[in-house]
Amino acid sequence: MGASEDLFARALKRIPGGVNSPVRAFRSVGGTPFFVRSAHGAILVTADGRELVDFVCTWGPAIHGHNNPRIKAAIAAALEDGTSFGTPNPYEVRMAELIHQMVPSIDKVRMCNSGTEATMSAVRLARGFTGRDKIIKFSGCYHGHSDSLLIKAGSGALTHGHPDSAGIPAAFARETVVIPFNDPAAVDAAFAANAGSVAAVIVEPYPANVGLILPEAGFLAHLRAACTRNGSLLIFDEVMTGFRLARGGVQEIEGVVPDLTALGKIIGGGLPVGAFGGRAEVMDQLAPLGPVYQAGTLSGNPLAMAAGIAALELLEETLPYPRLDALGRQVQAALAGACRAKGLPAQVPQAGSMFSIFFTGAHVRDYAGALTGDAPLFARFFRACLEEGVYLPPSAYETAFLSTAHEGKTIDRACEIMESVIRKL
Ligand code: KE4
Repeated sequence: MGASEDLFARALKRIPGGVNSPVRAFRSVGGTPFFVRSAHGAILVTADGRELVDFVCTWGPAIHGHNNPRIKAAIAAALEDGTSFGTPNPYEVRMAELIHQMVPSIDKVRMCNSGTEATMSAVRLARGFTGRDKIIKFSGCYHGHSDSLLIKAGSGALTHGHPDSAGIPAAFARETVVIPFNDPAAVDAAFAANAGSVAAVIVEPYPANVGLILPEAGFLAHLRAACTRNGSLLIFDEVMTGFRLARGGVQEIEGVVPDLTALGKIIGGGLPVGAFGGRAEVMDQLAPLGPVYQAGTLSGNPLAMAAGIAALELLEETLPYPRLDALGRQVQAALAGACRAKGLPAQVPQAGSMFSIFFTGAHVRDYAGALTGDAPLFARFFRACLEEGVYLPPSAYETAFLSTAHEGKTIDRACEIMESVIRKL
């Protein structure tokens, strides 16, 4: 048995499904998940000694590539002084100032330890600030696994066919209204049907947990206007898109300003992190100032802050967004061109360093459209690419990520491999 297979057999005995996060289990794409011993740049080195070009980038954080020397040095320096103090530390202040500098709508920010905590806390804060209970979300959007948001969710929930998880009381689920993305009429109808009781609308402004879906012109502005008109808060879940698609995220690209923003991934430089922030008037409702409680033993952890500060400062210094977009366009052209040449119906949405592929002839503008994709064909595409050394997200309902480390021969080779795989599908 290979090293990964041996590790997986052992893992299955002591870890549910052998993984600490379901989407890693390869259950929707088949095969045994490989274990990674090390990673550098755009490359994962598996326990079996294989080198893979990584298009998952640990689900987003590795925008500068794995084991980036600058981030590594920042962690090492912080480590000299200890790992966790449980008190305020200087790194937290620098992180908060950097986030505000890059995302001006975030007057104040609270650090936490995951994207799930960030969105869960933002929802509680919106409920506390407005005194209302209902939340509007969009089918296929994934905001982590808190009870109020694991309703018609994307990512692993959709991948494993449980968009509505077991274990969530019906009373909780009733407070979450789910509507289709890119449907302004559905937004207006949801507000009308819940007049005066909607605390917030939470949205991935570029949904990326159902594959990648881009908002149609005016949709995000419609959300903004509807929230303002109804006295509800607009929450942008930029856990994935924050600092990845632009230094100010989607809200900078689209010019739509939310009341609260959830962040994660990149701001931890690969260490556990989450954050939520926005208007001071709202954020000051949080304990210890206000009545909305939220806390965390390791929130603002010095190592995670040092890593995240290094990642953000490197983005500020290099502003790699045009380069990352060029990489995304290169992959998009390669995949779309190969499918066209083969007469294979496919949609290849791309935004900056994010892309996905739906094997369908339909234009994918929402969850229902994403489900028209040929998931078994995606699984074959995934496995064939993996055979050839290219690791895509192990689900038809995820988005691939690129890093600055993919530039040059790596991206060229990976595109050649994916084009060749498509020709043989
Ligand atoms: P975490 O709790 O996994 O740190 O973040 C939850 C989350 C919140 N919001 C958005 C937009 C997200 O994409 C995520 C998590 N993303 C998934 C990938 N689709 C994490 C991968 C996993 O679940 O293992």
